[in-house]
Amino acid sequence: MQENLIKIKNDFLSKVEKIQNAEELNSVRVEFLGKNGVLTDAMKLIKTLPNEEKKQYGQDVNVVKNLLEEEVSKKEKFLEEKKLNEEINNAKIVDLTTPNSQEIGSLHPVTITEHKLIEIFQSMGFAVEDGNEIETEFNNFEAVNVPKNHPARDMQDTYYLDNGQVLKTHTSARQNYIMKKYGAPLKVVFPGRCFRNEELDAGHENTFFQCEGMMIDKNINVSNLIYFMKTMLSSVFGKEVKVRLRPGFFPFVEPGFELDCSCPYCEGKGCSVCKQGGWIELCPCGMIHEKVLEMGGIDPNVYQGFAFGLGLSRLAMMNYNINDIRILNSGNLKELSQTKIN
Ligand code: FA5
Repeated sequence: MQENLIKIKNDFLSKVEKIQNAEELNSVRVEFLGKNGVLTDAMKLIKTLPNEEKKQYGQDVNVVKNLLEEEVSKKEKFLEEKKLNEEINNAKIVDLTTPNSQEIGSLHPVTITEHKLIEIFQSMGFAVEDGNEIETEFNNFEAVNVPKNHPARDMQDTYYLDNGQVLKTHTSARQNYIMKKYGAPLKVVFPGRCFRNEELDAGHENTFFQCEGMMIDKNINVSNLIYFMKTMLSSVFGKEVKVRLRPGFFPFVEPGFELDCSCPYCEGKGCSVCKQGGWIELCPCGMIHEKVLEMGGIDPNVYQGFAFGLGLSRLAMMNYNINDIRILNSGNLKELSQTKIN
């Protein structure tokens, strides 16, 4: 083979070896095999050769041409595969079955507040119980010393069912069951949903949550009650809170108290939540009436106890700066999917 053809072949092969992409390959192809390419020029030399060399030269040029074309198509294939592999390796594989993180639900503010309360009470040695939403009239009223026709029934405008049962108006409806189940001594909290036929406003719903608690033991008095209430509320708010005790009437406690908390929404200045009063009625409580203990099978001469009925929905409102209780049952996800603020 003529030296010029050998040089063309070697130059071509060394250039092709360094090629990284299709553009570079195309320009080398044009440089060697194009109309004015190196090999095309080499073909034109055939005219200048003596006749006896023309045939061999022509065959050699063709061999080189075929080799170059073959190398170009091999390289082309190689580069295509390389590109495809790079695309596969760099591709982000999206699992279309994974839920969009924006759409993952969150716990309801009342649920989060309830979990927090339960944690606090459990740390103070309380057991946790659930309650029914439909209760017997006896459990809701008589068992907590509110006999038929007692004026105290008017304090809780009640939904009666056709079968004579009621939608529980307060978590106290579970007190009798708890006393019979645990006996004395006991320390139990039992949160639950309550229903009253209320005039609705920013602070009142017809469906709301309370968290009831009872502690019964020997030598229990009001100082135990105050200690537990203060400890619990300070843990709930993560700081010492302003509370006040007022006398309160509930037929199932004697003495009875209203434990109020300064309104954190308006910082005591007055707003629609606290009805401009600066205080929120949060936790009625008192020493369990001896008739209630007796009805629960506990001897009031041996045991005493306190009970409280915390307004759980109102506590959740405070924790989340929700200024209207109706938002809690509204399905307004913008409000209800907030993360913890307090
Ligand atoms: C009672 O229900 C008593 N059973 C509480 C109790 C238990 C007292 C044990 C003594 C011993 P009251 O009706 O005040 O009490 O309700 C308790 C709390 O539930 C209120 O302070 C308030 O925070 C909340 N609450 C009452 N009614 C509503 C309502 N309509 N909407 C939202 N929260 C309410």
